[in-house]
Amino acid sequence: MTALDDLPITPTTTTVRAACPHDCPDTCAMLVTVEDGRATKVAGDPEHPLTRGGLCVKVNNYQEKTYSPDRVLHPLQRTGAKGSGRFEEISWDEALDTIADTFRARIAEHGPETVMPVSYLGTQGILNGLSVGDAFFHKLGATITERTYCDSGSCTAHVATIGATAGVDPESLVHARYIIIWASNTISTNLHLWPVIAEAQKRGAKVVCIDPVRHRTAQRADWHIPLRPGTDGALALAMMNVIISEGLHDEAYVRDHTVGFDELAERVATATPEWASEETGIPAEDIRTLAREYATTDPAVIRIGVAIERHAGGGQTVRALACLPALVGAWRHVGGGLLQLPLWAHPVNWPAFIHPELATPGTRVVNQFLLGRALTGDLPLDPPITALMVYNSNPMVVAPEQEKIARGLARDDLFTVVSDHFLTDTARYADIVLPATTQLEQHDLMFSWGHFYVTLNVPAVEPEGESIPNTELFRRLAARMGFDDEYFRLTDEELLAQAYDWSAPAMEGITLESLRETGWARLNLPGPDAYAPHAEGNFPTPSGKTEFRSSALEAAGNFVVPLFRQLYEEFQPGGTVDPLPHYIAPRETGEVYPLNLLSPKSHAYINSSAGDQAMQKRVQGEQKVTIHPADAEARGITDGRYVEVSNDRGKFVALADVSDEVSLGVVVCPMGSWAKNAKDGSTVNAVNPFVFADLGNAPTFSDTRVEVTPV
Ligand SMILES: Nc1nc2c(c(=O)[nH]1)N[C@H]1C(S)=C(S)[C@@H](COP(=O)(O)OP(=O)(O)OC[C@H]3O[C@@H](n4cnc5c(=O)[nH]c(N)nc54)[C@H](O)[C@@H]3O)O[C@H]1N2
Ligand SMILES: Nc1nc2c(c(=O)[nH]1)N[C@H]1C(S)=C(S)[C@@H](COP(=O)(O)OP(=O)(O)OC[C@H]3O[C@@H](n4cnc5c(=O)[nH]c(N)nc54)[C@H](O)[C@@H]3O)O[C@H]1N2
Ligand code: SF4
Ligand SMILES: [Mo]
Repeated sequence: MTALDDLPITPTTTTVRAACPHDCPDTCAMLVTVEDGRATKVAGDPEHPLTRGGLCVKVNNYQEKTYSPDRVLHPLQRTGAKGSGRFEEISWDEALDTIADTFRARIAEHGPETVMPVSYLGTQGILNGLSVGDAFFHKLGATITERTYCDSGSCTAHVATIGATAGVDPESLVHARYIIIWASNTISTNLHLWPVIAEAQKRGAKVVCIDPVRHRTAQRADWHIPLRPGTDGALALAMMNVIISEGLHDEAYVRDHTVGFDELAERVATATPEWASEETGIPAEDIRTLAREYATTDPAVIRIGVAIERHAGGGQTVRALACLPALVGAWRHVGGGLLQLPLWAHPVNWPAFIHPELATPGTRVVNQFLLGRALTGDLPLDPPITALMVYNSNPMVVAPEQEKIARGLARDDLFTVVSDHFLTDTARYADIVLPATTQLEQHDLMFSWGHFYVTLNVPAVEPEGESIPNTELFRRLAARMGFDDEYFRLTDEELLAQAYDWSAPAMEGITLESLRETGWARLNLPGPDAYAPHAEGNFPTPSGKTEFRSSALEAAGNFVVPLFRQLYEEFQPGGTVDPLPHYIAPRETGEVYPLNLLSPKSHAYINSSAGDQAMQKRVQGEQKVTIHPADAEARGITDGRYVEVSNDRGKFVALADVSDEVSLGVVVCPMGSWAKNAKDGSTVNAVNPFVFADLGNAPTFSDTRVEVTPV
């Protein structure tokens, strides 16, 4: 019998403690109301210091997802053309036999690298999320996929400058007096941090928002700085220029806790506000004001969003931002410093899930941004990819070069398996679709990349139909393939027990048993009123200091931090990197395609998840592109009419939203809408490039030029 059957399911007449599964910094603690075995309501846990009783618009009807009539509840086999979405039900046995037989046949013909897994963060749970399946594909010898969708370049820069530190506790932001929100639409993408910032603002903090778009967060800031996309590095270097030339840096902190100040000072000497003004479009006097206020107001904190990395020089931009707090001694104070990705505080036991030792040394690695090219042959691969397995991801929507992906997925000789809740744009091309459980039906343990709490998710109800958790999917597949390593037999209970390094100091006082009582627990760290992790330096870098001159980049060149690689090893793509922060201008310029397209997150969808749910679609509306009134007028575009957005990679149709919320020369189309619901069957990733940013193989979604024309 399945391992799942052995697991205790909580009595279902009460409130069950759960956790939002999504790839979102908030990792909300949920309370699920269960009546007669059916989940009738989800709510935020009012006792949780950040969730505070509220879930966001993406998730507050999660039970409707679980009981959606559109859900895939049985294994399906394709009966129509690829992409048509026509399937018939088959049994789990038939599905597993077909998959195992086809994998074996393709491997016999081409070798194991002909199989390629594609997965990301459909769920963020440690059991069912990022690394589930890695061990299976390593054992199979499949092509290894690099997953650098999100924060990889930022993490390389962060680690190379201040180390793998969690930085400022988000809850400590309440103590900050100067808060720079740099490339984050917090109210949409990190909702539960906003009340903390709003409270600081009420207590007198100045909130600055640096973003080409005057979105709902920028509208609540005290100062919105609408710089040109991809020029943040110039702004940050110019801030350092002002701070150093006016003697506003913290000499003692710099002396005791940094490396390379003299070289940094020399480097930024030419980065004057006048120079940066030309790059950014921000008046030089504003740059001076920003630098002075930032350097002289304590505590000062910079919250960087993920989008900061998505252009040619994204890595070096984060390098510069990571230098600023040490330069002004912001780390001395509770609430001062840098807030990037507090996930570093969580001692997750990743290698126990990834099992890199099962991989065959030398197995080829393909980055998922190249999926379209890998499938169409534009990226020559020997052996070619002839079997694809997609789970926890929807590459048709989230990966660049959508047209190539669609063309690749339509190949007759490609065998595609997709595990999901719904018939996504990707699943419509599958040969076999497998039904996955939702968070209300599975066990998981959640880390967070937005706060210091561990959260347990207990299944509230029995799985609908024949859906199974990803853990069980790979147990079944491993058994079919005859893999007998112990790992492939571990039950969910046993996997939970190894999800964290429970003996790490941060886990002191936290056990699975205690989490079953409380649902969530704060890591064993000083409280948000006392946490100043780098007041005395102690950066987890080779020197123990903030490295203005980065020894890691000097020694290794560019690198990808282990978390983003299925192999769980550090990886050097090669090439040398200047160890001092510097400015790299946007790659795409405006000769043929004059408008800079940004594709940030949708307010009502979580990546492509919820992108086909009725309530969320109502809130989000049809796919839109926001364009400045002057740019619209020059093109004869009027509000509410369809326009075509295009470049030499592809095109998509969207409704024009004419608004001065975007700067001149910038257009915005949020990602997450499904292609099947789009006017011409394409969405924003039809025009985005596969090209990497300078560090960490990050994407360059913001470094995209397009033209917009009426249709
Ligand atoms: N509602 C909602 N919330 C989400 C998600 C979602 O899909 N929907 N997804 C989750 C995930 S996976 C992630 S990674 C996070 C990401 O959340 P954020 O870090 O907030 O990232 P984005 O929404 O992509 O972009 C944020 C802002 O960056 C701006 N921006 C783009 N390019 C540049 C630039 O070059 N410079 C500057 N200064 N700003 C720029 C955009 O205009 C946008 O307003 O959100 C998470 N939360
Ligand atoms: N243009 C553009 N592209 C982007 C971004 C952008 O800002 N702009 N953002 C990038 C970023 S930051 C990210 S994080 C990625 C996100 O990329 P993905 O992590 O691929 O995100 P989703 O689109 O939500 O796809 C997840 C899929 O997994 C499914 N799923 C959820 N839970 C489970 C489960 O338990 N089991 C199984 N089998 N399936 C499940 C969902 O139904 C959904 O179809 O997108 C990237 N792509
Ligand atoms: S998506 Fe984010 S904000 Fe919304 S409920 Fe989940 S964790 Fe909370
Ligand atoms: Mo992300």
